[in-house]
Amino acid sequence: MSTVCVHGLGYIGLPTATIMANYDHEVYGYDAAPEVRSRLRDGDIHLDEPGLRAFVTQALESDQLEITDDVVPAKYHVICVPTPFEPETKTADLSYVEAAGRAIVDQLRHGDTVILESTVPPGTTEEALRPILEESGLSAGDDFALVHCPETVLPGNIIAELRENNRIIGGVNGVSTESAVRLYATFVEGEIRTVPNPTMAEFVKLIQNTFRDANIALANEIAKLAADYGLDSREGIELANSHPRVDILQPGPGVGGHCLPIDPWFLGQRSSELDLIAKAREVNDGMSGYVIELLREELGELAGQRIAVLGVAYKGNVGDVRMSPGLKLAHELQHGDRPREMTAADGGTSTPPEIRLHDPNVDDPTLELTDLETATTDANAAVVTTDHDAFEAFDPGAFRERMADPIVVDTKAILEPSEWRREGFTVRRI
Ligand code: SAJ
Repeated sequence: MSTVCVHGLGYIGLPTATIMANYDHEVYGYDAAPEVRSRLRDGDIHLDEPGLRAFVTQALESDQLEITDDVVPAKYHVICVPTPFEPETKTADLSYVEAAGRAIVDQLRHGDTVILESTVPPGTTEEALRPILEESGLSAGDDFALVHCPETVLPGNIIAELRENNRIIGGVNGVSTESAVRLYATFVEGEIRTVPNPTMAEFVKLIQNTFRDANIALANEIAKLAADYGLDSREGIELANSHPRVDILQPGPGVGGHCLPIDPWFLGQRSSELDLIAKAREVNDGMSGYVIELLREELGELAGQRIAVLGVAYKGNVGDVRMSPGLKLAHELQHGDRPREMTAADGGTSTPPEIRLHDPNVDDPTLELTDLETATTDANAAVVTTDHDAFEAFDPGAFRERMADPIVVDTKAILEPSEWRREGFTVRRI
């Protein structure tokens, strides 16, 4: 068993540190933010992920995982810091990766292994991280091992997927790769695939998320086509998927989270070849505009109308609002980011619609969330933007009593249209 220093204690770093601790490694967790460290020491697990609290608490209590105020020397340094997206330039902000590299330099010893797990544009490990680490005077591949091993866990199922998912490991040389394989083999039950260099590992991770994003864009375009033919897109997709080589994902109000809407841009960061992939991004980003069009078809001018947006988490059964399609829709309804959708006859001086946000899974004091009753009372339309299990219990009769107009746009197809129509609702689905 080895000493491991995990850098960055967020959605990936904290569960990763914990699982390694559970498999008897001596793990030190470091986060550059002092408040994250002190909260964790107080047992305050600041992330909303099923099972995470108990999982981490147990590791901290067993002393196998220790939160440290400094980076400590360790056989393995595992970097799990964020790589924020710069929307203006559509590029990755690598400052956290670089800072983690600089923090490791003074502690790096002959024979250590540095593993980057953060999602990064192809070439980052070799071109951005390596030179920083080599400021130690040690040489990557010869004196220390340097590897990219992308995380692939699905928010909402992180703990199981850390153990079960396949992993891809690419080191700067064979010795580097083998060293990382030894660490991951202690807790990964999936297959460990090794690739010739870190850039291939970075590339593979990005094309996985790009595949999913482009597949959803196809589903979204199919949904719009189906509507033009008076067909149910979900039924069409389900039937198409009965073919053994067809696997189309589901349409919706757009693609959120910190991965799918971003990784296609990271993939193209150092190439001029993004074409279909960029178009797919545009299709998915345009879905909020499509929802607004559906609302306008039912309500006419949106100015002054009350609209309940039900679901601001980026997807079902999570509480994470990063790049949330529900929030994007609310923002565009209120601020008219897409002028095409919001053209007011009076030159834009009319009152924007009143938006009420509801999401039982989200606990975010910066958002004005209301309970379901407040959100829907006197509403002219309700839009379901997240497929939380809790939303399946929505009672159309209760909605009918509260709402001013019986109009519902179900972007996730979780409501049973016949039940809502029986209550007099106009139901629009994507
Ligand atoms: N969505 C659809 N239609 C679908 C499936 C998803 O519109 O059929 C939407 C969701 O509602 C959500 C967005 O896509 O807004 C992303 O959700 P997701 O569940 O597809 O993916 P993430 O972002 O939660 O996690 C992805 C996963 N990548 C892949 O499945 C290839 C996960 O395994 C990665 O580890 C994660 O990105 C990451 O960290 O990169």
